[in-house]
Amino acid sequence: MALVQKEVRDNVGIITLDNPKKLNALSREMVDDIISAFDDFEAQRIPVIILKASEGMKVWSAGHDVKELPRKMRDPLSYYDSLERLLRTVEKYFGPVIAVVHGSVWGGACDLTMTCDMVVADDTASFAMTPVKMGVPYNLTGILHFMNRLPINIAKEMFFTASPLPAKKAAEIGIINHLVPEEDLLKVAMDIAKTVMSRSQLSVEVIKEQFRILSKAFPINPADFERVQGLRRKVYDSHDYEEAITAFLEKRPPCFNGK
Ligand code: YXS
Repeated sequence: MALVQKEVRDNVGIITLDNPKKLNALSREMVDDIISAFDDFEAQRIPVIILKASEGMKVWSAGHDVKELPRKMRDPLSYYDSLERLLRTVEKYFGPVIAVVHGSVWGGACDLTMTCDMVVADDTASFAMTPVKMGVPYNLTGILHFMNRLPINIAKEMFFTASPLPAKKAAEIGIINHLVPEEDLLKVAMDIAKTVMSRSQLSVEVIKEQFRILSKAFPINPADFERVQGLRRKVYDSHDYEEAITAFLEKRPPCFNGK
């Protein structure tokens, strides 16, 4: 059974995350379903996509499926990891992708909303970036998503505390484009989509691609890249990384020892 629902309404593609029992955790299976929906819409040249969760969920998505994170000694966010494949799919889609958020957003799902082109949310939305809770050495492309979207001090507070950012604050700092009542969420996103579709699609498409290219135009020398990869390896090879995953699965707080 598909873990996402998809429909086309007034030529807008709507993808609904629909795995409530797993709190829409971004498992490989769910990510494959989302990517296949994107591929279908691309084949139909659907110019705008809305990415939402099924109605009434208090959690939009609980982030990367912790049960699928490697337990140790392997990069949890390598290039071909399911979350990374999903983020690139959103970035490379030829038209705008609008996240419609009701409920809390966690970890990799927070990166997913940051990778969408716009966010429409209601006051139940919150955004938490959780690598430091999970002992995960996040990755350069993910951190760049936040640096491109937020003042760096806000991005650092999100990463260093893993505390959920409430909707009002998220709107003030620009994570959310429009903070609206729950009953208006889809209508506001559809209105944005219709306005975009009334403009030159050739221009929209090339401008989106320029934003993508420029947002990644970030020089880093090979030695620094390799040093960062070495530092990240020390983290995912550590006791703390393994302890965080184990503690989560055992439903207890982790006991970090910095080793
Ligand atoms: O006990 P069962 O088997 O029913 O399962 C529980 C949870 O274990 C499960 N679940 C998850 N399973 C896999 N991956 C997840 N991310 C995940 N989150 C939850 O769903 C069942 C119901 O969860 P429960 O009982 O905790 O629900 P709740 O309503 O009390 O609390 C909802 C949350 C979202 C506040 C709570 O589930 C939670 O804090 N989940 C973890 C959120 C999080 O830290 N996600 C980050 C995942 S790691 C990630 O995204 C990146 C690698 S990183 O960290 O680097 O950003």
